[in-house]
Amino acid sequence: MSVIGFDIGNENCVIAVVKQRGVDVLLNDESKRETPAVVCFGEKQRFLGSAGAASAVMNPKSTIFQVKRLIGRNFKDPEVQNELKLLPFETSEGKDGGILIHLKYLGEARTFTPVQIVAMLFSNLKDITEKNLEIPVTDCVIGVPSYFTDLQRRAYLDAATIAGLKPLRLMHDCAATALSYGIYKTDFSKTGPTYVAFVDIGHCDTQVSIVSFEAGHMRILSHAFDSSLGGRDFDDVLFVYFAKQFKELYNIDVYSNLRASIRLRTACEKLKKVLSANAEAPLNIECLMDEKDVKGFIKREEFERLASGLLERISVPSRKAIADAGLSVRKIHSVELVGSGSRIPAISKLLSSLYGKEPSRKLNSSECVARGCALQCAMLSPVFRVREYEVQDAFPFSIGFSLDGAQISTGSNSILFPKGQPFPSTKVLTFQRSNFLHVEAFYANPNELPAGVSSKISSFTIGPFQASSNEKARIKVKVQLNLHGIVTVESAMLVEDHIDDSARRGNIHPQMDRTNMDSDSSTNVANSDEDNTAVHSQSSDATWLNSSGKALEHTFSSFALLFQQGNGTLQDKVNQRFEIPVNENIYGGMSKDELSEAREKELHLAQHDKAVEQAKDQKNALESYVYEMRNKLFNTYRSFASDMEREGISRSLQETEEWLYEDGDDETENAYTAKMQDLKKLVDPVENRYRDEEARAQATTDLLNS
Ligand code: ATP
Ligand code: K
Ligand code: MG
Repeated sequence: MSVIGFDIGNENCVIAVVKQRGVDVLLNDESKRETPAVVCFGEKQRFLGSAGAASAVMNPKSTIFQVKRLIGRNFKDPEVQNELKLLPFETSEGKDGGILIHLKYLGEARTFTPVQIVAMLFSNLKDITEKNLEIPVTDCVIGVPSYFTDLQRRAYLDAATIAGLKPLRLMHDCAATALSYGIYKTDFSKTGPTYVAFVDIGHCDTQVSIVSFEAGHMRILSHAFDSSLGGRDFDDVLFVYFAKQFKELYNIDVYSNLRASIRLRTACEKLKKVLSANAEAPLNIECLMDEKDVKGFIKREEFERLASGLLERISVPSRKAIADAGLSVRKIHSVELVGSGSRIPAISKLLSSLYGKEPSRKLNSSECVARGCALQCAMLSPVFRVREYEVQDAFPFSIGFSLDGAQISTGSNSILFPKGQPFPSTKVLTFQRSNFLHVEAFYANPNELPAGVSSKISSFTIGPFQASSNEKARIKVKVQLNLHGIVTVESAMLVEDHIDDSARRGNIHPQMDRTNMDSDSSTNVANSDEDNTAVHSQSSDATWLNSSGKALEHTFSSFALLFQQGNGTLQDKVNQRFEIPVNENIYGGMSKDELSEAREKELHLAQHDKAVEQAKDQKNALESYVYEMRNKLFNTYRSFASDMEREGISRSLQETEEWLYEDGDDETENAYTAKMQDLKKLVDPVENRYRDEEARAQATTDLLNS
């Protein structure tokens, strides 16, 4: 079974695999460790990954990239609109409010969602992995940014599913990096935790995590991010600079020409990389526009001055992460800088002065996410043994719940999973209702979210149900923030409870008292203070279990205990539990049917690509055969064919060659195979005579030598 980690970045993808000796990064078809996150729809087939990047210039309008920015987002989101303006392909709003990508493929107008495109990237990575390992690949762990919303996380899972993968976990990029850093390290202080800051600057984003390491385990203390600050923003600064300069110098407006602006952007990215190692760099593009060659030049200082606005933003997420971790900068033992976007020297300099120490680049900065994911996959996989190591991640957003439109109060505030919550985590909500209930999950603090992101997550309709007595039924709803950072209602139970409160309270184990709905225990129990009743008063029929309108929540562990004990001491007190149906409504995303339809489509597209590839191979084989036989016919086989045979074969070879250039230029695999067989029928008898003679000669030689 496979133990794989995938990092699908906005620009580059990396595949890591755990082997007996450690973690390896796999090479793609071009023997590269990074695969471009590009899908190009060519005239006859798709080109994925490296092949996609190679075909991009030929098909600018049907080359799809930067999909990590688009997946799971709303078309109308102003940030998304800004993104789309810079992308050469056509888009519109999908019926779920998401993005639809329009392009022409195989002579037809087609649409694809970002999920489908990411699925294609996954398919390509899966292919590369299977070719490398020579086994089928399904189980994997996938890196995601910590700022991904519920919908984006679901979208990544859907994409992986469409590609035929089974993700065991979506793992926060920085958590994966921290794991690949911590698991092998043995020199942590024995006297207390070691705090390390991880700063990942990629193509489109910046992420920071503060992690606490101790022997045998790591704990994420905080995640912070700037979801739109990455390498590409630095390219843009150069792009704007040169676009203006070229307008003045050459009177060309690159904004008006798609091809020219793509070429200038590519040149600016190259220039930026040169500036990371040199104090100045030239920019030359031949025939950029209007048949004009352009020349430019920039010094590193000038670039840094132009990028000063971006550079100012670089330390913001670090400051937030340190503050959220509740640490002072001095407590941070080291700073690990990863992600290729961080290779700009000014970035290191800035972080040095913020942290008071030089950031280190000990980790392989472009591979650590994939490597960490592969390690996590090994830890989750039942077939692989890894050293005992505990990974505790924290969730970056506060999550609240509401009942019939009113927020459920679970303490001094209305947050069910507070920011920083270790996850996976399960909590149980208890309600008293008569036939069904409607709960809704939402991000409780919009300030924590990336700009433009909706605070809606999903809603759940629970029921219908019917209590046996006339009274309202007691409903326990188990809510989970799962391993992927997705909110789900795991189950809902109707609890029929036939004993009176006083008897019950007396018999319950103290630890279980918290799980007792009538308990006044303060731990995890909803606040029933008068000042908090506004929330409840709006939902007078949504009475909590006790009459004053209390909502209670507690952790799964204590709830599980109640179940366990229910077989013993509680058997006759807590009576029956009935599972009730839960209907999940996600705002956006794919239904089960849509998912399987997309899977079918992807299989189809992949089959088509494969057929095209195989036809190409067979065509090449036929071509080679024609040349080889023509050559042999007049050399090695010459004396084994009659004049008539030679003439006939020659003619057929000639005809086949002509066919290959004309009608047979673009045929199916079968057509090439059939032609090959026709030729073989003529050539084989000659070839056999030759072989027989060879064998005879060999036998004679052997006899003489024996
Ligand atoms: P993301 O993590 O944002 O989804 P990604 O993982 O694909 O994206 P990386 O591969 O980490 O991104 O980084 C790509 C960025 O790094 C690009 O913007 C690229 O221009 C930039 N980059 C690569 N090498 C250098 C360099 N030597 N100097 C400056 N920038 C560089
Ligand atoms: K990457
Ligand atoms: Mg990355």
